[in-house]
Amino acid sequence: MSDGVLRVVLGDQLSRNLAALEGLDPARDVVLLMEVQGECTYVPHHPQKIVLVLSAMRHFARALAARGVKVDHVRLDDPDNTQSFRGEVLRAVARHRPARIVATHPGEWRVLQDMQGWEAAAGLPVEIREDGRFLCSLPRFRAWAQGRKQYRMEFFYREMRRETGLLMAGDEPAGGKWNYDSENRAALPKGLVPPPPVRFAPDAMTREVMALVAERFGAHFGDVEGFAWPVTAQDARAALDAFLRDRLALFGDYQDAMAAGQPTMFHALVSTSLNIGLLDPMEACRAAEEAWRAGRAPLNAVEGFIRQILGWREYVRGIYWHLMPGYAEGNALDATRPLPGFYWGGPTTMRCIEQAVAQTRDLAYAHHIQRLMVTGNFALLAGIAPAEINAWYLAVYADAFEWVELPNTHGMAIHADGGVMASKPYAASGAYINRMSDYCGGCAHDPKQAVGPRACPFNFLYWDFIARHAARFAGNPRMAMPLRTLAKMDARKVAAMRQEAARFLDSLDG
Ligand code: FAD
Ligand code: DLZ
Ligand code: SF4
Repeated sequence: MSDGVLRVVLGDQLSRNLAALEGLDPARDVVLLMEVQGECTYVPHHPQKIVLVLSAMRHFARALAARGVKVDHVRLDDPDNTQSFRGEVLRAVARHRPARIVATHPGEWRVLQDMQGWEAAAGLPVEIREDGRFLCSLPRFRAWAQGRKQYRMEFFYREMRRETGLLMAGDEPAGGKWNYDSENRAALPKGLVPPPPVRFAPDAMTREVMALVAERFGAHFGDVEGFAWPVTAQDARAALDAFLRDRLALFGDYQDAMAAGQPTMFHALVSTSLNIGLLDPMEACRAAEEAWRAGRAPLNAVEGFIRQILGWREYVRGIYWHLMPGYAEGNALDATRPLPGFYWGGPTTMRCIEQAVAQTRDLAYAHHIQRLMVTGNFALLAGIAPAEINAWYLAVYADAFEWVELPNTHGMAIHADGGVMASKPYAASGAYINRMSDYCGGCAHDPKQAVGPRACPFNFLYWDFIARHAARFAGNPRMAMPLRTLAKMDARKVAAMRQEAARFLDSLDG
C-alpha cells in the first residue's frame, strides 16, 4: 500500500477549487476520473449532454496533467472498464494501492448512496467532503429550513443577499426592492431579434468524443451534431462575457417571453457550465452586479439574473438534499398518465409543444419558461406520472443533474410535492402562452377557443384540471380565483370542456 490518496472527481465536479483536490500532493496522490456507461444510460441522456460531460472531463484531466498532477482517466472504451463508479473505484484501488480515498459530495442521492458503500467495498477509509462550490452550504440551508412549514424561495433569497452583500446598499436591497420580477414579464416586440449566443466549435478532443457517443448512444433522443457548449473553464467564461455584453441588458424585460425560431432569447446559457463546475456561481453574480454598477445593464435585469443563481439555484439544491429520498416519491395530484410520444418528437398539432421539443432535440436546451409553462404545464394539466416526466427532463437537457432537475420538475412544474416549493400549481391556459409568445399565430388550434374542433388543448385541459382538483384546492386562497370562475361558468360549457379533455387525453399515445 502507498501512502498516497486516491482523489475522485465526478463528471460534474470539474472545478480547480474542488474540495476533493484540496491538499493534493502531486508526488503521491492520484486523481481518478471515470467515464462509465452506467452514468450515460440510467436515463437515456441526450447525446449532446453525454458529449458535454465526457469532453469536459477529458479537457479537465488534460489541464490537471499539464500542471504535473498524476491523473488516472478511465475512458468509456477501455476494454477493462466495468462501466460503473463502484467497479472503477475498486479497479483504481488495485492499481494505485492508496492509503485512503477522498471524494466530494455528489449531486445525486443515487450516487451518494453508492459512494457511501465504497469504504466497505474497498476496505479503505473514504472521506466525502462537502461541495464548497455552492453559495449556501447544506448545513446552512438546513438551519434556514428547520421548523418552517413552507420553504419560500423569496425569504431564502433575501437572507442570501444579506449574507453575500450582492446588490445591497448597506442593509437595504439596491434600488429599494428585493425583487423586480413584476417588471420582467414583457412579450418580445415584433422586429426585436435577440442576439445569438456564442457557439464553441468542437476541437479535436470533443470531435473524438462526439464520434464515440454517436456510435454508442445514437439511439437516444437527439443528436451529437451541432454540439456547441463550452467544455473548458476558459470557454465558459467567454460565454458568460458574451451574455453580459450582448443580452444581459434585456434579460429582465424578456425573461418570460417565448418566440418561434428563437430558442435562446436573452438567456445566459450558463447552466451547463455552472452545473459541471466550469463556471463559479459567485463569479457570474459579481460580474453581473459589476455590469449594473458600471451602468451597462438595468437593475431589473441584473437582479433577475442574480436571483436565478443566488436564489433559485441554491434554493432548489437545498430543497433536494433536505427532502430526499422521500421527495421523489410524492405524487400529490395522483398523476398516472404515461408520457405522450410527442415529448420524444412524435407528431403533435400543438405548435408550442412542437417548438419546445424540436429545439430540445436539436440543442439539448430550452429556456425556463418553455420548460415550466409549455412542456411542464402540459404534464401538470394532463396528469403525467411524476416518474415519467422527471426522467424525461433529466434525460433531455444538457444541464440536467438531479439536484436541480428534480425540484424544478417535481415541485415547481407538476406540483407533485403538494406545495413544498410553490404555494399554487403553475397551471395556465392557452391565454398565457398566447400572451407570452407568438406560437399561437401559426398553430392549428385557437387559444381563444375552449371547445370545438380548433379548441386549444391547454384551455379545456386547464379547466378540466381545476375541476378535477377543485376539492383539493378549495382551501388554498391562491386558487380561489380560478375556482370562483369555474363555479360561475355555464355548467354545459364545463361539461363540454371536460368531455373534450377526456377525449383528447384518451387519444394520447404513450
Ligand atoms: P438563465 O435563464 O439565463 O438563468 C441564469 C442561470 O440561473 C441558469 O444558468 C441557472 O443556473 C440559474 N437558474 C435559473 N432558473 C433556475 C431554476 N429554476 N432552478 C435552478 N437554477 C436556475 N436548470 C438546470 O440547471 N438543470 C435542470 O435540469 C433544470 N431543469 C428544469 C426543469 C424544469 C421543469 C424547469 C421549469 C426548470 C428547470 N431548470 C433547470 C431551471 C432553468 O430552466 C434552467 O436553469 C435554465 O433554463 C438554464 O438556461 P440559462 O443558463 O440560459 O438560464
Ligand atoms: C451525466 C453523466 C454522464 C453522462 N457520464 C458520466 C461519466 O461517465 N462519469 C462521471 O463521473 N459522471 C457522469 N455523469 C454525471 C453523473 O451521472 C452524476 O450526475 C453526477 O456525478 C452526480 O454528481
Ligand atoms: Fe399552444 Fe394552444 Fe397556442 Fe397552439 S393555440 S400554440 S396549442 S397555446
